[in-house]
Amino acid sequence: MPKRRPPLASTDRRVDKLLGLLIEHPMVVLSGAKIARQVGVSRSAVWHWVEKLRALGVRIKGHPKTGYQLERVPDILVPQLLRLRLEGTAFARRIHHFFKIHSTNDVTLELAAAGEPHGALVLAEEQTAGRGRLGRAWYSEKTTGIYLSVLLRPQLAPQQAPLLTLLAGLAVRDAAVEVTGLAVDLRWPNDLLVGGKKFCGILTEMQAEADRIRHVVVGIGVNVNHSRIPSELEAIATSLRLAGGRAFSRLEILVRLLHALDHHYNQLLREGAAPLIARFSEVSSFARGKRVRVAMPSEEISGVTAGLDSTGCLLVRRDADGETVPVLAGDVTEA
Ligand code: BT5
Repeated sequence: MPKRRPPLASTDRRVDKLLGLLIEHPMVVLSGAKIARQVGVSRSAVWHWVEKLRALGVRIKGHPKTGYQLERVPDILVPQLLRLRLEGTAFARRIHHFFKIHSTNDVTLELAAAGEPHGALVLAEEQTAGRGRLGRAWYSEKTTGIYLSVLLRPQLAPQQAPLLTLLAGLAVRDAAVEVTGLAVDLRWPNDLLVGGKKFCGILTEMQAEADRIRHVVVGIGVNVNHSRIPSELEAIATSLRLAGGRAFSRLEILVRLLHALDHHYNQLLREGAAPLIARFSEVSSFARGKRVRVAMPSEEISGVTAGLDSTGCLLVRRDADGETVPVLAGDVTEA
């Protein structure tokens, strides 16, 4: 059976090109005809794409008769704006951007199966079927959040894959702290919190053989500029904007996040898991001495956290029998 082609809408590439043209000529009015020639579409298509960009909050002056001009560089996560700023990392070469897609993790898994190289990025302005763990939904409001998947092909054993979740969490934390100055906490294994509420979740999915990873997709969702949270999530979720009292540049957070990811990833390959685990334990209030409840697939336990072991499992001193047990995967809540 022929493999289903990843839904790489060529339209997205052309919008990227159009935006690139406008960004390269910020003070200039570009005629619709000139843009159409350079992008390789009709003038009415240019008009259509300009309207589409406007709907995403990109401020473009003008109309088909006068030509178009960018009012200011938009906070949109297109390759044109990202590529240069990612040079020197593993993530500058293959950047796929979508305006609307079901799930960046799904697209990246398909790309990975079709041979996409290490370091490829998939970004979306909006997801219609963003996923959390265990088939849960990830609320992915248009253009306010970061919806990113990173394809990695690490020389690691499959058992080490959970380390990549911790690593991604640290990278998001670095970026969020640098850009917002907020006090950001990590809740093992895959949540980031401000003021006790979740603003980022990570979903790591892998294809592996018995002794080696084929590829890992690390999906990262960050609530950046949401000005409200849907009522069903309000009690547990927030955004950086709601916590910090102002809007932040998604692009800036994304660039720093990817630089931090590159740094932590290279360190993991070079020095092993110890520095990563030490750093996670240092900055996560959940790592040690926290009274928690842990829901695992088979049981639920309560106890007090007692650090991370050398593989990244959370150690919990169980109330029931005082024994310290490693938790491989589960949902941790503060008790
Ligand atoms: C996660 O799962 O936290 C992983 C979320 C990963 C999302 C990214 S976005 C890019 C990439 N593409 C995808 O399709 N997914 C990844 P989990 O720990 O299972 O938490 C899910 C739970 O978080 C839900 O059941 C809700 O309770 C809550 N939740 C849903 N949307 C949220 C949001 N936007 N902000 C905070 N909490 C949310």
